[in-house]
Amino acid sequence: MARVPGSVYVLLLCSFVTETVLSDKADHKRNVLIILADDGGFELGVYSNKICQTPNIDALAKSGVIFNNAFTSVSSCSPSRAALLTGTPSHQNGMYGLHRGVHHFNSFDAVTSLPNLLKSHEVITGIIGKKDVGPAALYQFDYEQTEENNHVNQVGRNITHIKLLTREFLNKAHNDNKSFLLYVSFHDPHRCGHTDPQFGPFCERFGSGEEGMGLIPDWHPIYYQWEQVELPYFIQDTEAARRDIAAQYTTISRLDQGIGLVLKELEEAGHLNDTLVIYTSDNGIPFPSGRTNFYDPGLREPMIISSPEAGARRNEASYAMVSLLDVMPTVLNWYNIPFAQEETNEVQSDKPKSLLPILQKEPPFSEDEAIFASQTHHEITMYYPMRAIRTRRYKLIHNLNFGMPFPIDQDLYVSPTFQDILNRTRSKQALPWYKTLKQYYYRPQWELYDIRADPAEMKNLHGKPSLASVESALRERLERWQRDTSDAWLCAPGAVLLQQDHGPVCRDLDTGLPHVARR
Ligand SMILES: [Ca+2]
Repeated sequence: MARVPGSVYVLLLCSFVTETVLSDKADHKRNVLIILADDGGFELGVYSNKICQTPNIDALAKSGVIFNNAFTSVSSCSPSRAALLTGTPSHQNGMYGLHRGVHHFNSFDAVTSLPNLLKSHEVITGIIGKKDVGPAALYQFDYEQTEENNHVNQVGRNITHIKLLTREFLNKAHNDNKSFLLYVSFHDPHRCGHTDPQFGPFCERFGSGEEGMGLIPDWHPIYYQWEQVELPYFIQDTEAARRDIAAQYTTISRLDQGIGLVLKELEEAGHLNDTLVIYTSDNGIPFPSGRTNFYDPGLREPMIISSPEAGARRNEASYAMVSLLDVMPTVLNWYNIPFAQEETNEVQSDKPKSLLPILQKEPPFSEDEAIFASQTHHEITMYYPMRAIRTRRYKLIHNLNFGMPFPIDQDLYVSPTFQDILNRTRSKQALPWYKTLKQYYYRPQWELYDIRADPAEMKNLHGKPSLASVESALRERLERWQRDTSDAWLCAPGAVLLQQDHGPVCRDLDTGLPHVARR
């Protein structure tokens, strides 16, 4: 008999919840706030880092779902942003590398972007911070405060300025009486040594109030002891690297305080209860094996999504395999706008998907879920195309340009961590790192890892007879994804791709290299 009151309670609760949702929908427009970190990683309390202080991101996580298996589709700034804003991998939207300066990459003119699509659905869009994508006509926000009309540090790191711009945008959205999408794209915690070395390796002194550094009034800098930082397995245990991480933490704490200010603006504008909030980062942290790599430190991203809807999961973790490619369909789903995609012959869906259902209920556990990645350049000189598939257990990486040393970007090159690796290697000093520089530079064509047994991706299982069927299934699925997303690198490096009436075909070049696509 004790079950009856319980059931009644549940029914009453459901009835109350339904009415709440309906009245919410009647009274409010639906809005989205995307907060993007630049090269942000897992140096966050919510992801179990006990040293780096991030109370605002941790509080956001308490109000939403914490994704433990979120991945970018490309480990590079502009390509990742283009993928986020189009729902397509870099080889499909054309953003093969960095947009700015001599790199000069742009998406194809015919691609559909999130801001342009929302414009046609009467949603007002705004971007504050680092944009780093083009062409301008393809990525047009109604309100733009970016590096194109400001110094990137002012819109990407000066959290007081970011707060005031957020206020300005929210006022504009209020006056226009429209739903809004606000994309706050911090430049923190990106490195600084290559562009503004006077502010320290992570711009951690920019606006700190020290002499000559300027002052960000809302920022309370937090400084960390290098002996106390949490050292990830892929960074060498040396004082130079630890000091580099300590500087990174100071900048992450500025990002965190900036997020606190933005969320406070949202609350004071009365939008806490009608706005979907998404926090993630474009690519892995700027350390060896991180940014520009397809190892997990380069591909895995923090992701928190907080839904204001009644019944939404709060302070819960999701273990679903999700991609930054899923952000666009998620946002469109939130506004109830269809996400148009070309039909494919796939048996199972490897296409981007809305994550909104996960905010209500954890999907059934599946070993079969996969994410895909595609990288071609970072800087213009860094031609190192890679394609990858990662399931929960396995990762297969195809290094198309495997004969060449893995390229090092300017920003990483000048970093204290990389200089330390270089100097110790040159002078034959002890290097307490999990790889040698030579291993890091020279990678085989295929890398297969059992992530569950070998999370640091140390033991390449490519060609192992006992995994032959696993490897061939991963290769076939990766190839299918490449075909479905019109990958011009489908046949590389062993064959040339020809477009024929019935689709692309690969013609062998007799290089001696086996190629993936045999059709
Ligand atoms: Ca980045």
